[in-house]
Amino acid sequence: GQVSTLSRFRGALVGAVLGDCIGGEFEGAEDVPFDRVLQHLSGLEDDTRGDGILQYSDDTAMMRCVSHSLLTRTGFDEQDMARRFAKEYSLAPGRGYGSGVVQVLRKLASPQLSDVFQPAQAQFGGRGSFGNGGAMRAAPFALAFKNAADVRRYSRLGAMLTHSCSLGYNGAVLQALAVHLSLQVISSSLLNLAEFPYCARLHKVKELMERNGASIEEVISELGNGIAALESVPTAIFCVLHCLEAREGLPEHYGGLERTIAYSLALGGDTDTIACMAGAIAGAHYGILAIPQSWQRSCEGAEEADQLAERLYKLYHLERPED
Ligand code: R7I
Ligand code: MG
Ligand code: MG
Repeated sequence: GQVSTLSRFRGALVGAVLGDCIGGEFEGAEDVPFDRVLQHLSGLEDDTRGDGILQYSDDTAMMRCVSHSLLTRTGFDEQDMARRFAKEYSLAPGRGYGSGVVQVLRKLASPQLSDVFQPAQAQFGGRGSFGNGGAMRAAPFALAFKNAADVRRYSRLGAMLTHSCSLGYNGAVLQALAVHLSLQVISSSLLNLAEFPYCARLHKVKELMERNGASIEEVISELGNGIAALESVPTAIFCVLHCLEAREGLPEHYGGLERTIAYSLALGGDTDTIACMAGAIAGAHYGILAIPQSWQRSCEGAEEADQLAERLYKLYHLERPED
């Protein structure tokens, strides 16, 4: 059936939050057997567990900052976004942030700081971080800007507030463009997102798709499941594409979005972040109605994400003068 654009917006943001909350269980694990994944997921349907018990991590915390900043400033404002990252971190430092990025977030809190991109540039001996922290929070850029050039430009700048290495910010550009495309179409068009160093990885995604029966082990060894953007953004894209159809080991009653989240967890490694990114892309494709209510009720921040998505939808459709 037809999926409305508003439903896609809601699906993208709620899907991202769910991926983060649900994926947190296995972050850092080796590949996870399907039965452990399915046990975890079926636990969400148990009403006796109470609501909203799975807490979100830095992925969602920072994505909320991006959304609120884009909405309040009606567009990208690096000072405002940087301030929100710093404030969020100081209020809730225990959300599982990467060990390097916390130094950036502390520096961004300083009122004396004039260049908000500078702290990120000082990371890792001046090379900047190649972590996936820019990519994990990139989805709202695709929901705020209609035009692909704007999505590209602002997702890059938004990531550069913490990730100045090209692998770090290009991962964010790739993730934002993947969501952008999924709002309209999906499937093979995602593979045309040949962003420089990510080119080779996307070719591997294509190869694995053509092989069709690729095993979890092959996916991990060829695409990665790590904390580096290069080892997680193409992986998230693969999860979405691979799960467009039914897959062995996953329940037949699962729809595409459920399969995507489940499959992301089964890869192990940086599960919250890979599921968050795959959840955003899949959510933009399938829409909000594909996301089980019980999953939404189990996750902190899902309801707010839904409201933010509606507001971003209005921003996206706002007529803006050329800037
Ligand atoms: O990228 P970042 O925000 O971390 C995001 C991840 C997600 O999985 C979240 O769910 C959370 O768990 O953390 O944080 P960074 O500290 O910038 O980068 C993450 C890690 O990547 C660092 O702590 C390093 O281990 C590694 N890393 C690097 N190591 C060596 N040289 C990133 N850049 C470099 C580098 O240049
Ligand atoms: Mg996290
Ligand atoms: Mg993570």
